Amino acid sequence: MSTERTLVLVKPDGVARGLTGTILSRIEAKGYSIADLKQVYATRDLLEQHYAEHAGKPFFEPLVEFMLSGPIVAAVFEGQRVIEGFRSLAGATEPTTAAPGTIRGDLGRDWGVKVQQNLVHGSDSTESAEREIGVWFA
Ligand code: DAT
Ligand code: MG
Repeated sequence: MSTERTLVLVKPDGVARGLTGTILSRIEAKGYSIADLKQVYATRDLLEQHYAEHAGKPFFEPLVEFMLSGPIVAAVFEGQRVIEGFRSLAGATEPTTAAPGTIRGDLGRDWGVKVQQNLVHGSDSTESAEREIGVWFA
């Protein structure tokens, strides 16, 4: 199995709560390496590219507004099966019910908007990883 790369975002809620170090440290502790890292303020254009698959869904506009609400930490992590490994580590989309032991399950909850503030993004396939890395690290 060859080395893979994935895009990880610490979303504005994770950065605002001071969880960036904790989150990156949990990913490193599992054995994945940071290949690239930066803090960024997203733009609407960048988010429309990143979330292209969700365009037109009812949660799209609130999701974009949330992602514009503060700085984001974008990282490229690498390692064998890192895409699957990180999504497993991140946990289910909804933080209230994400399994304990996962980043979302241990560190997240509903703060008034059911799903949105779930701390992290991780690419879901090799194709989306390469596309998303191109969007955030152009
Ligand atoms: P994931 O981030 O687990 O890959 P996704 O790609 O389906 O989930 O959705 C992207 C983000 O959009 C997700 O992290 C939070 C938000 N989202 C998804 N489904 C939602 C819903 N039903 N209501 C509100 N926000 C939602
Ligand atoms: Mg997704």
